[in-house]
Amino acid sequence: MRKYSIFAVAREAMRGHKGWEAQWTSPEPRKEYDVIIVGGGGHGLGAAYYLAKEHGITNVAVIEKGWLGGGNTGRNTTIIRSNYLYDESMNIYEHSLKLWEGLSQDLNYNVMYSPRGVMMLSHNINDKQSFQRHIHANRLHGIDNEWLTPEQAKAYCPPLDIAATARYPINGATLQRRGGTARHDAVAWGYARAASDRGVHVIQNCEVKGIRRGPDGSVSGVETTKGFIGAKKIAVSASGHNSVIMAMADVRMPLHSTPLQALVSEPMKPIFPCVVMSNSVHAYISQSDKGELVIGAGTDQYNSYSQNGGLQIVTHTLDAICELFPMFRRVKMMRQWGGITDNTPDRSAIQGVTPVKNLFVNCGWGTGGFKATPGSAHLLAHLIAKGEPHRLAAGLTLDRFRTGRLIDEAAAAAVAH
Ligand code: FAD
Ligand code: PYC
Repeated sequence: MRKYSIFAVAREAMRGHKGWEAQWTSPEPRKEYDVIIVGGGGHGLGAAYYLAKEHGITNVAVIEKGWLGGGNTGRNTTIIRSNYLYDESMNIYEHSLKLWEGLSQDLNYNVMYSPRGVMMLSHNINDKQSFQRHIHANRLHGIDNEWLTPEQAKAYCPPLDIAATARYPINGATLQRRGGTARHDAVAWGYARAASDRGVHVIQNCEVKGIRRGPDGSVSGVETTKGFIGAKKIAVSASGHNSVIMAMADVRMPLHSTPLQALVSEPMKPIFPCVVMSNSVHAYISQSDKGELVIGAGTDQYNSYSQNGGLQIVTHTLDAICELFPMFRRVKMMRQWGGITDNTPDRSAIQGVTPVKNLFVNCGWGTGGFKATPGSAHLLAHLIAKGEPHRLAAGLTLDRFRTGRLIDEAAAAAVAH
């Protein structure tokens, strides 16, 4: 079986694409850019692409301390859905889902978006009431979501054990049929290539160490491991590290960073047709096109910048998966890893202006920002270009922690924290 890696995907991206190969080796930074975006994940690269495509702003650099997509973009379990509870969240996640539907065509790069359906299992009366509330809210908002009986859930996902004697019995499930998965690193590469084609500089192996400000207090550039790079505007979009980078401009963020773990099994023939999440037992599962079962856990219960995480979380998650899908008990685990999520107190993202002039922030996507990538990137580009949030992101401002207008998405976030 062919082994894929980020480098293999990079080579694929370069094949037959004149000019990209030269830029794969990062360009020398210019003296000054109109916009610097800190963080070469899907959100940052996507914002650079939409800045160029929709706002005609191309003197842009994306600055990445490691390699493109090496952060959470390349580490997540790729679940895409928009079944959140509040208008602020539904607006942005549904905007994103609609962009996912046309993203491969838009980028001319196959991001392998696969709307195979996302099912959320209900195990008790509390789950049922909460999920049905989400279904009603979603439908009122024009978002598809439906309730399934245990038998209907089993028909949609045959490996599921719905026996009444199961350790985690099921009293129903929600199903968002338009939800699904995509290929995570392809998203980073698709956006990087498309942004680069429009003149954006994508600079890897360049860590931001400081944010410099001019005499009027507004930003003037970033100190990096490649030296000082000037910028008229800076957007920080460095998941897991946003509070550290914002502190470089003396802005204190309501964020804490925790590891989130995932793993894949040995590859198998197609056996698992959809995505299943069990929020109560902290486990979610799908099958990749390579045949691996892609399995994720809840967040580790401590703050850390570790990209591994603790052993007990994985074993707990595997126990739960084997109870829900007994046929997987003898499947071998192949690989485990972690990513660093940055989390807000209300589990909703922050995208907006900051107290520092021309410094913008996109953060707090926590355990759920992969699905948001195209939508967040699109609205971040608007924010940077216009200096104020797009109406679809208007509720996500930093200001809500001062006014108290929080957006509590603890249930829809779905991953234990
Ligand atoms: P990233 O991809 O992390 O990009 C930020 C970049 O900033 C990184 O590449 C990093 O190297 C760079 N950076 C950091 N500091 C600096 C610096 N000082 N200078 C320069 N660059 C810097 N979301 C979902 O919607 N569905 C899921 O199924 C899902 N599963 C997940 C499973 C796991 C195990 C994890 C860890 C996360 C999961 N998420 C999921 C969350 C999702 O992955 C993230 O919210 C999303 O990918 C964030 O994208 P990003 O572009 O903001 O960040
Ligand atoms: O937000 O759907 C999600 C998710 C699943 C796993 C991690 N996050």
